[in-house]
Amino acid sequence: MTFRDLRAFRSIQSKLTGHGESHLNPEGVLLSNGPLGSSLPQSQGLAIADHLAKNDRVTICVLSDAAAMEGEAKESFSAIPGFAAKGLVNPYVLVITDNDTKLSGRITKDSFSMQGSFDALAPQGWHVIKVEKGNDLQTVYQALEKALSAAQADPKKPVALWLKTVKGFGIKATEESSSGGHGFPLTSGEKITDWIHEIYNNAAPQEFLDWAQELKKLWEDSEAKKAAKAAAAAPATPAIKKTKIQTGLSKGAITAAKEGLPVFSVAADLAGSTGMSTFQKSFPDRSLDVGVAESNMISTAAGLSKVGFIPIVDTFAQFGVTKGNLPLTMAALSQAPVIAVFSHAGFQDAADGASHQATTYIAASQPHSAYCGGGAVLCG
Ligand SMILES: Cc1ncc(C[n+]2csc(CCOP(=O)(O)OP(=O)(O)O)c2C)c(N)n1
Repeated sequence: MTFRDLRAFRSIQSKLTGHGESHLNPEGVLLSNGPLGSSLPQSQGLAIADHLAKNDRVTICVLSDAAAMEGEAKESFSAIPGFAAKGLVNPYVLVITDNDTKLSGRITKDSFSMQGSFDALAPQGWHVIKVEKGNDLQTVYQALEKALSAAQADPKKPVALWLKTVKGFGIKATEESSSGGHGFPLTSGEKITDWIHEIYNNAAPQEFLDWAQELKKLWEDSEAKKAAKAAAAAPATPAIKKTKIQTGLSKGAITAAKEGLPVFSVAADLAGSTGMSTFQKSFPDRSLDVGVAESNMISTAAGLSKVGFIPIVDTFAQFGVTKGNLPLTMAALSQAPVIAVFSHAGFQDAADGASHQATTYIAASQPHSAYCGGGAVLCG
């Protein structure tokens, strides 16, 4: 990896596709993730294995607050200190980044507060070190050293380093944005130079500025090409008017709700990408965002269905058919029809890397469409 490689960040051309990058640092990063929540139980296994193999090292896992919304993360909140107390786990440090931000907005506002889950770490057996200024590198460095020493001194007590952070720190626009500027692609280089000036208070290293300037130039060239192409092209009159499934889905749900049908949307932080956010904005009283918790979303919908609502759940196909598969089966067995809209099927989410490519979605969703009796799984 070089400094210049960062340019292609979050694209199919890059080694840095945005998720799952343990191959880049095989000496130190043994497991990495994309689907939120799984890194914690994976690191639980790693620390147990290190203990069994008598490896002299500390396991460090970094977990975001939205990833902590997943059930499998909460399982490990209990399991790690529980097994550690029995002397079965190597020294363990969990680093939590708590910025109250998920993908589609603020966690507390859209869903519910996660503070109770973190407050419950200490009673479950964690040695909790809380850092209020989680964007202050010096403070965090010292707190991490303290955490490592504590974990090594007493492996029976895993350490949770709870960092209160601000997403998009250093740039006013991203700090204020409710998504914190999540995944801002470097190919959209319009603002890069200004942002670097802002971060460094107009004293950025020249090498960094040159790098940003090149990115901006690439962006300007590509915008100019697009404009020239648009100006040259004859106005097209398509034979068939095409609509994205994302737009059609919300439109259909809105029409159904206006006609009096008890449609209810249960989302898991991806409504902006699946299209359901349009419905959620039009019918806030008929909408919930359960946070990053796909199993919970589908099972909640099953409950709604039994009371006569028409629940629509939505997420990316990869998460729907993996984390949501057993809940879909259980909904079907209780004859609780759920409309499941799983977008970004197959290879469509190529840029997010292999962990986001739903290559098994047909096999995984077919049985549900068949025996749901009125329910359906749509993949688009
Ligand atoms: C299982 C799963 N569901 C949904 C997503 C899509 N997704 C990517 S990032 C994100 C939330 C971002 O918030 P957080 O994890 O707290 O990160 P931070 O705010 O610190 O950037 C979501 C829902 C995912 N990667 N995995």
